[in-house]
Amino acid sequence: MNKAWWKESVVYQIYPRSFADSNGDGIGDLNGITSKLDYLQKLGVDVIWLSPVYRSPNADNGYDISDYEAIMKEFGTMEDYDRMLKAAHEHGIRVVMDLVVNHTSDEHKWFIESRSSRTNPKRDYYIWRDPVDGHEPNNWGSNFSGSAWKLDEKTGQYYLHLFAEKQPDLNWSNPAVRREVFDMMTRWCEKGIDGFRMDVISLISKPEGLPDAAVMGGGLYGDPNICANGPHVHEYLQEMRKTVLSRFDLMTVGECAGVTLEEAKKYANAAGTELNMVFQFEHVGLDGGDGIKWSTKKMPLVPLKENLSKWQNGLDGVAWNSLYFCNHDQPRIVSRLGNDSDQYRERSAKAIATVLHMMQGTPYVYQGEELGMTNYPWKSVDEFNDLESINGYYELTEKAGMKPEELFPMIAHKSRDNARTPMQWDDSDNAGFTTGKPWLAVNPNYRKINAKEQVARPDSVFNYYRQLISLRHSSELIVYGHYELLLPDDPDLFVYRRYLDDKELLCAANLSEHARTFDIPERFRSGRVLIQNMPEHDVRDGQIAPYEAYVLLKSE
Ligand code: TEU
Ligand code: CA
Repeated sequence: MNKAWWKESVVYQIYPRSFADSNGDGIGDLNGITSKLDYLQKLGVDVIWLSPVYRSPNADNGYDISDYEAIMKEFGTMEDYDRMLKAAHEHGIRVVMDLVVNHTSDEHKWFIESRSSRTNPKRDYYIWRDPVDGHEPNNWGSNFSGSAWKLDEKTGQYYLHLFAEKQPDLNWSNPAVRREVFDMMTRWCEKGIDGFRMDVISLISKPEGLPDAAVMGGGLYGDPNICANGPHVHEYLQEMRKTVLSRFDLMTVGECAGVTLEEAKKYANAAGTELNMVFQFEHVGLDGGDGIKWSTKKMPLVPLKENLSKWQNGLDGVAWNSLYFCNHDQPRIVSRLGNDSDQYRERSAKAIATVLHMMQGTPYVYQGEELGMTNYPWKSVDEFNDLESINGYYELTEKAGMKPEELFPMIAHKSRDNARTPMQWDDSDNAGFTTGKPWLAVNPNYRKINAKEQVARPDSVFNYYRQLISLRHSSELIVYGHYELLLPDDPDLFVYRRYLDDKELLCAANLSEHARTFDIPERFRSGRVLIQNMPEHDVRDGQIAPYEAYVLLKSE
């Protein structure tokens, strides 16, 4: 097994807008991140991944970049950035940047030039098409509702935007675009960053001829994920690797909407010709609605075990896996898969963390996940900031005829804003996130759920994550061991084993509200307990309590 630091690391994702505000304007910033590096070092994470901090009009909170080499004014200056980078390295923490190059902002200078005339040299930096019979060139929908095409009156052509209108797609088939991107990446690497998370990188190569797509739920538009894993995507990534990535010691993770296991074996192949790993979306799609993302369904455990196990066994030895449940686009996992009541919130948060962190792959902790932060109690669509939620609500009620009283609870449960409420640092006003008015409401449960209280309490979710991360750092079995799911059809218990040479561990969790019996296989009965979320309980008594989790080593 070829070892690597990025295989042995635990990554912490920071959504800078909601992490820590240092200047009282209600918006998180770079100096805020710098002030929290001691906290992150205490947690034990090895890498931080920053969601975009580049100049942006914030149509999509920084995922619409108007200048890749300037810092968003709300987040501070390049000097603040350099200070944060240096301080992170001094804390032994690497810094991975978010690379958003499937599209730019419509305020990027490239697009301003491109849209200025049909003959502008940068016209082909983007994807322009003539109207077809007076309307859009094909039936593709945007991920953020509406058509994926916007008519530009000035030149009478449509431009493609798989996301918001203010996020025009770059034309990756143009070698000049690839050159611009690779040169920008090189300059960031020369500043000393340690890697890239690549936003929707699986979408950059569009299907030849831009054919119509299968119509999505709601029945209005074709699925833009027709662009996933396009004809030249691996060619472009191999070129990126040769031109940039191979020249630096980096961690690279591709956010790959629509990726399959077979495609992931190419993106994250062990030969290292493309990326180190990918984020897949099958598991976080299991609780979706009928053809739409929105639902109030609980994540179904048996399909979840099946999917995660497929990826564990499918990539073992041929590629590397990422392990995540949370990020800035996903609702809080304790509300989605666990139980966020006072009775079970902490225990279920620890149980979920146990089953994720004991697998093979690089684990990602999203800000607040280590505290067991929960979804927000939304009351109205007017409270949302996220354009995916807002546009989705109005398109599905006003155009597709869904009833608001049916749709609203679904959007409230799955909205990306659930992950974007400010980090809960302590029990002072606004959870210590800001001394000003927070850009998005703070979850009212912050007095109960905050970092200050949990850092000080040995049995907190925070200190449980610290133990999990420390365990991974001490164990080749956990990092590199093989995986086998046990009890595949059990609707409550998530049990698997990891094994490497003569070492073996058992990971057992009851992800339900009812107590169960569970006979630990003989060879683990007298093994050492590596971690458990109910230390007062003797795990060997044949019982496993609601949301109880533990890890046992095989007896010596
Ligand atoms: O998200 C990608 C995204 O939202 C879709 O690809 C979705 O994940 C997929 O269809 C499966 O549901 C990235 C960023 O993480 C997100 O914050 C941005 O809004 C988006 O790209 C556009 O940059
Ligand atoms: Ca600020």
